[in-house]
Amino acid sequence: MKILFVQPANTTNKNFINSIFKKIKITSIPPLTLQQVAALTPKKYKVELVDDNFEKIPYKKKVDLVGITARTCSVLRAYEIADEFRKYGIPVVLGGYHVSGLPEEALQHADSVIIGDAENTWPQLLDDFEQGHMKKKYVASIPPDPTMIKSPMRNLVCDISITATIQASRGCPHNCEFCALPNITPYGSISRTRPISDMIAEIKGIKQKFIAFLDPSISIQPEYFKKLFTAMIPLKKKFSAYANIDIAYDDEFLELAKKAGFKSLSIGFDSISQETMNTVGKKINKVENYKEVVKKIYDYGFSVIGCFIFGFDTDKPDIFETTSQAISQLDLDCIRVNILTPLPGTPIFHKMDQEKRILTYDWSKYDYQHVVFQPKHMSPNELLEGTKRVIIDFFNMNNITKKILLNLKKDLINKDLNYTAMITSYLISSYIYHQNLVGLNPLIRKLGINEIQV
Ligand code: B12
Ligand code: SF4
Repeated sequence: MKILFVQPANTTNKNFINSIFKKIKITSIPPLTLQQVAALTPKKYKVELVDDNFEKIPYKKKVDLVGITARTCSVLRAYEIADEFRKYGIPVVLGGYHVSGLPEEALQHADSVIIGDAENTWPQLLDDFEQGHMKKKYVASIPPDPTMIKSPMRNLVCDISITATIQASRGCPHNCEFCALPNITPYGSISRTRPISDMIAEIKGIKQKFIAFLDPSISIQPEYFKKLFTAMIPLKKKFSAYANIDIAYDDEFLELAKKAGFKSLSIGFDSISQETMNTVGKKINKVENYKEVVKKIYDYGFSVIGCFIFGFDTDKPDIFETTSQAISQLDLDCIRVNILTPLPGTPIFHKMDQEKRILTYDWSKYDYQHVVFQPKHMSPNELLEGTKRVIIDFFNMNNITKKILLNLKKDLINKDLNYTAMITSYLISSYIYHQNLVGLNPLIRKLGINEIQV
């Protein structure tokens, strides 16, 4: 039996720079999802994976079953692909965050859906399929035992990315109202860690020097990660990860992370308003500590990418200016700025839906770069334009040049250009990320080229 997995294209990122990366088939963060599901597939089945970002979908290929993953912003493309395969009589299974949040909607385009993690349900589904009685829904009502999480089949795609990806833990106990992770499954807020021996074996098998951890946050389970870091030291790789600000309160953790090879951390500051952080459930963020947190992380030699979100109900029109000032005072190496997006299945979605504030149910716009709801204290356009201003403020030629030159100076003293190279690559990838929102502003516009959409 042959199974074809399909990664639907990210249809919103159709900008000029991304199209170049797609032509050369490079992605900065290789996905793990379908590679991990493929690894769960019993060896008696033949598996293939096609990435719609780079390849043509082989609708006429003789396969017995198609499995497609989808997050909200790519789900419409996933449905399109599913509908097409089903026209050819090939049964389709859909899974992923959006499907888990809205299974009934997904079932209009699929023969079966996987709700939540697939470690227990996918092998069961395949058994049922072979015996001719595949059910409509397979629900993971309890979290799978982390020992069942398999190393992804990285060889399924042509992998020439500079960075590889890995995941040591799933679930997050912080229950932020806007986040899909703790809210989509009944067990999403339970943090679960994989055995350290599995992690070390997996890292040893990765050819890339740079590895990005895709965990919700490495500061959730400090004692586990300290043990993992200790075991990672001899592997001599370079790592990056997402973390919360509490990472800075534990020197032993930072010291071990440094020894293990961590170079950069993406920190979810999200807002510079304490009122906002308290009302959306991210009480872990103490705004008064941000400055000290960043300094501490810098002292250990990591770079910091600060993540921010605009559009919370407590955000007033002055939030953009005050955040830009805070970003400048924090002297962040790089930023990621997003527009609040009420993802289906989250408390924020239910609330806005009930209050009739959702402006569009076109899921392709749920990419954190469109305003899809009526903000409380400003117009949708003010939210969009304010967010753009924060991005443009940061990515101005002087600021970027200053950041690169300062790091270059430090690196020349230390006779190691790694830090400068890393910061430059983060600035470039973050700039590309924001290009959809702000166009080719401001660096390329200076050269007289206007926004190019392809
Ligand atoms: C890596 C990542 C990214 C990478 C994407 C890399 C890539 N090339 O695809 C980057 C940084 C680019 C990114 C961007 C975005 N991301 Co993102 N990202 C993640 C992250 C950290 C890890 C995802 C992952 O690989 N998990 C590991 C795999 C194994 O787990 P999994 O996907 O849950 O899959 C399991 C099950 O769901 C199931 N399953 C899933 N699909 C299928 C399909 C089949 C057929 C079957 C059988 C089973 C199955 O089986 C798997 C094994 O159990 C998650 C948060 C997290 N820690 O999970 C957010 C997350 C997926 N992202 C999210 C979002 C919102 C975005 C953005 C829209 C916004 C943003 N600014 O971050 C953009 C949109 C990009 C796009 N167009 O797709 C949301 C998705 C919510 C939703 N409803 O869609 C998440 C959950 C973050 C969150 N906190 O809310 N992201
Ligand atoms: S801390 Fe991060 S991963 Fe955890 S619930 Fe909040 S936003 Fe989601």
